Formats: sequence, C-alpha cells, structure tokens
Amino acid sequence: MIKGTIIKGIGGFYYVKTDDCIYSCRARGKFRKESLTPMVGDIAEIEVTDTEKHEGYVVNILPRKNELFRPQVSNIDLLLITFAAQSPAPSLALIDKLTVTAAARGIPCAICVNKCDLNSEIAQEYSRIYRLAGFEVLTVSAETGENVEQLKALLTNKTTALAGSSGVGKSSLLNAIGESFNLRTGGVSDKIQRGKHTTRHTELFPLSFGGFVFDTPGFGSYELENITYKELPSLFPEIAAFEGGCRFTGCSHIKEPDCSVKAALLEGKIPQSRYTSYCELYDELKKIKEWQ
Ligand SMILES: Nc1nc2c(ncn2[C@@H]2O[C@H](COP(=O)(O)OP(=O)(O)OP(=O)(O)O)[C@@H](O)[C@H]2O)c(=O)[nH]1
Ligand SMILES: [Mg+2]
Ligand SMILES: [Zn+2]
Repeated sequence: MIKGTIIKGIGGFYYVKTDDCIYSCRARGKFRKESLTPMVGDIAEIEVTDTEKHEGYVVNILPRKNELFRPQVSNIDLLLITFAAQSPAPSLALIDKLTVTAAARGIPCAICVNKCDLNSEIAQEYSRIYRLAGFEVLTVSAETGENVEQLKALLTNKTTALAGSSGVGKSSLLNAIGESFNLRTGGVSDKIQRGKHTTRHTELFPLSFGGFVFDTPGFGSYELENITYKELPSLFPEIAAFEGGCRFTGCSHIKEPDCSVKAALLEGKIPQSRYTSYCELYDELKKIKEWQ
C-alpha cells in the first residue's frame, strides 16, 4: 500500500500523486457503502494494480483536517475568496456566504479582489469593507500583474483553495504567478456579465516556491449548509466582536433595542454591506428552522 494526494477527480477516476508518479485510480466499493466520497485534497492509500500503466485503487482516505463541499476541497490551510472589482460585478451576499461557511468549518479565509485594473476605486472600496470586517485583503490584477507578488507571498508554504464565481479570474491569477500551469481561461459574457464556467474540475497544483494551490470551478450561486441562525453572529467576526454589550442575551442584533452591534454599525465600525448580508442570512436561516 502506498500513500499519495488526490490532485484531481474526473469521471470516477482519482488521480493520486505519490512521491514517484501519478496513479489513476478507481475507488473501492466500500466508499459507496460508507457513503464517503474521496475528494481532491485527500491523502489516500492506494493499491497499485498496474505498475507500468500507473493504475490502482483508492482503498482508504486518511482523516481530513477539514472539508468544504463547494468548492469541493479538503485539507486546506486557507480559502482565498476571489472576486472581480467589476466584470462580473460581485455579489457581496455570495462572498459573505462563503466567509460564513469557512468560519463554520474553522477554515481561515482571505479576500482577493481581482481585475483592479478595470476599476481601482471600487476595488479599494471592497478592500476597505473586508479589512474593516477583519479579513486580510489583496487587490490584484492578473492582467497587469499588480500585487501578484503579494499573492505569491500569501500562497507560499500553505495549501490554498481559490474560490469564487465564474469569470472572476481564478485561473488567470494562477497563470499570472508564473508557474507555467497554462490553465484555460474564458471570457465574461457581455450581455449578462457572467463567467463561462471554463474550469470544470477542481485540481491541486504544487507551487515551486512552496505550498499547494487548488484551482476550482466557479459558481453562479451559493447556499449555506448546516448552519443555524443561532450560530450566525459568531460566524461574522466583526459582529461577534461587539455583541457583548447588548441589553438582551440572545440578541439577534436586528430588532432589539440597546444593541451594541447596531451601535457599532452606526459608528461605522461594522461595514453596512456585511450587516445587510447578516440580516438577510438570519431571516433565511430562521425560516428554515421554522419549517422543520
Ligand atoms: N481586465 C482584466 N481581465 C481579467 C483579469 N483576470 C482575468 N481576466 C479575464 O477574465 C476572464 C475570466 O478569467 P478566468 O481566469 O477564466 O476566470 P475563472 O475565475 O477561472 O472562471 P471559471 O473557471 O469559469 O470559474 C478572462 O477573459 C480573463 O482574461 C484581470 O485582472 N483584469
Ligand atoms: Mg477557471
Ligand atoms: Zn444586539
């Protein structure tokens, strides 16, 4: 039995990179029985069936440090939530769902605002919002190379997954860091300002300067999973930071009087867009709870 990392999964085959080479493997039937699906990023134990053709079976998956279902990745150190300053215009609601999901799963995240060449003013505004919310933010351009050195520094010596909508430039950014990945990139449709879903599969790449990075397919929408409205305040770090002073314990920070979170919002210490996302998600999650 040998050990390797699943770097790609396509059509029932898992590509497992060991110290020597890449094996294409199927998963043993026990995975179906245990309803456990191998994920890109997993450390797998494989049984080699053909040493020349580099084929085998995945027979075991080592316990995951963490996992995300969208994008589907495991064992990451950082989720780099990526969006474009414009083209496509970002949905901050979607970005905030990603930060909440990462927080719920205990995964550190940072924000990458790409295409700052197209509108540096608005890129700075997004940067201000997410810095105020407590995140590390990069404003970059895959096109001009602006701050790509900072991106490389952030990626060094850790395993990072780029995540975000289609067309924001995830693959372009990985091409821009100079690692000869030659990833396919696609345009953004003019009419509806949406990406073309160019990247179809999640893939894990080694970095020559140390570390690993996942390129992932972009999404059009994003839904929260397995999160309750009660835990939502703790998943917005900038809200959690102020909630100690509310008059009511269990304050929702929406309608109650004497709420220290709303006071912080009025003082400009919490970004308005983040608070709006919080209120929308709170209502959404509360409805789910009421149905059940
Ligand atoms: N102006 C400008 N265009 C960019 C920049 N980065 C990427 N693009 C363009 O944006 C389009 C989409 O880029 P991709 O790298 O394919 O985007 P992606 O996030 O990988 O998209 P999916 O694979 O569909 O999820 C391409 O036409 C790129 O040339 C940038 O910094 N500035
Ligand atoms: Mg891509
Ligand atoms: Zn409150």
